[in-house]
Amino acid sequence: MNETPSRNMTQWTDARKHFAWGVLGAAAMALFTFAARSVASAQSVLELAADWFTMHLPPELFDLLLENLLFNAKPLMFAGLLVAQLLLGGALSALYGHYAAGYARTEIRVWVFSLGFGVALWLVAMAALAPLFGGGYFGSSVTGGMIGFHVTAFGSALVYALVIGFFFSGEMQGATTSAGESTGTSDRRAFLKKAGVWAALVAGVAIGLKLATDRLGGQMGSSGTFRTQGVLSTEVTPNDEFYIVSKNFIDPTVKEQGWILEIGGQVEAPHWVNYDQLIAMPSVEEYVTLECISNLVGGDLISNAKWRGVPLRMFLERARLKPSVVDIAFYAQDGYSESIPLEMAMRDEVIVAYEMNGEPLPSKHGFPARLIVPGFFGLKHVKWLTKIEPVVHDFRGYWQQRGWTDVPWVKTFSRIDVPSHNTAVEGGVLSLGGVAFAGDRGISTVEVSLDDGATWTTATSISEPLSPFTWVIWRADVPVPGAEKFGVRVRATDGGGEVQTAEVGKSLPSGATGHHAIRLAAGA
Ligand SMILES: Nc1nc2c(c(=O)[nH]1)N[C@H]1C(S)=C(S)[C@@H](COP(=O)(O)O)O[C@H]1N2
Ligand SMILES: [Mo]
Repeated sequence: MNETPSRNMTQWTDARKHFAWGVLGAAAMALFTFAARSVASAQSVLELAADWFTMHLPPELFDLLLENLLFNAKPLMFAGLLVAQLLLGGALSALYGHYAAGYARTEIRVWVFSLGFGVALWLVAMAALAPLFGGGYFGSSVTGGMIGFHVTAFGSALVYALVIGFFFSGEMQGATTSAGESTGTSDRRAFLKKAGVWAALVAGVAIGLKLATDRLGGQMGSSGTFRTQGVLSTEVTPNDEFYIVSKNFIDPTVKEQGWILEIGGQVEAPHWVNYDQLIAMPSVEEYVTLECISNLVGGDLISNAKWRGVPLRMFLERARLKPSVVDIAFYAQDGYSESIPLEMAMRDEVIVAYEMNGEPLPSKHGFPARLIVPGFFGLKHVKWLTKIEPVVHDFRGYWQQRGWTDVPWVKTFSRIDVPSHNTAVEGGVLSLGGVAFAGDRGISTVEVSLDDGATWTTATSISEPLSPFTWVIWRADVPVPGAEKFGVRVRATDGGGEVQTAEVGKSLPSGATGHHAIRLAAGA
């Protein structure tokens, strides 16, 4: 009678213990995935899950997350998926302990069972999870290398199985020892061994997470890290200060050796070029400002560089488009894809760029080659290009599938760089300065207001744009108003005479609107 509750008790303690082992197994698995991912530039099932997740999240919710957490959204989603993986690992191990471990009565059998369990997990991941998350049956439609994907997937299942196998076999040994007489020394030794393993695992996880966050942090940055606050922007942004945005937790590292750019699809003459052939083609050099469509009013996701590349039109002419082509689609090493309308693709200034400010494209900015589409927001400037594909239908790209517009003309933007928000100004003259941008429309006027937009004064100077597709640097020297505290605003007028709207609009689906405003205090 009284055997039942105590049996339940032991089962409960066992289940908790098995759960903890599974969590450790899943943590080791995550570390392995991360290590493999850093070496082989391939996607993991976790990343497929992340892509799937952002795809199925309602765009409004995704946008809310983006706007409120901004760049923290990516690490947060990563952390969320990691926690889900740890919980799942724990639950599976608890189930395994409950149903299967009882059959394993020798150490060999424990290992055979555990490894079999790992293989079963791998099969489930390949035959069910990968297709569910859009990676295809056994990863058949994964981008960025099949070998890497499979090594990562199989290896991580194996790591999980090895870790729980280690614990379950340890438990069995423990059971055999305690069946005999338990001496103080063997207890202590068992305890030390256990403590050692736990310490090693905890240290491993901590080091791994540290490395992971350093690496991820480096590539994602956050609002404000791309630009030194309180300093006027330079016309050309140095490469290591240029803003970086990508959908990836870990960006691909593409080597020039073995890379090709394919031109296929609705064309008469499909062909491809390798890196050497690309840079041997006739090229042009142009200054183009890039801005992310999720840049906030006054935000830092905007920079300017000089790009060298081959006009896209050369590839299209060489490939001879079929008459019914409407969109040109682009594919990238990280599984990203986007398209631009044919008329846009035929413009002289649309290039396949391989140099940025006179250097080979840095890896984070799309080495070996990326698209530059002056006039459109950054999302169309596909990095790590692998394929150009003319299509006869309206192609739905990565961000369009997630609710963003397909024809992202940049909105007129202006920003106050100096002085910083919430600072005190000394003396009688206030020197304001910043940037203004309107894509291929250019900037005709910049105005500032010292009374929260009631009255406006024209900027003292606007720099000559480096090309028809860049931002300008504006300056305004104005008398400091009498008020102790005052609100400063800026607005630009584009080349077509349209004044930047004051209406505050969110970035989803076609870019944020409103005036950048700061508050200043009049000093002594
Ligand atoms: N392959 C690929 N290209 C991409 C992206 C991406 O995630 N993958 N992100 C796009 C977005 S949203 C922007 S704003 C720009 C940013 O380019 P940058 O990092 O060189 O500034 O790249 C675009 N090209
Ligand atoms: Mo973007």
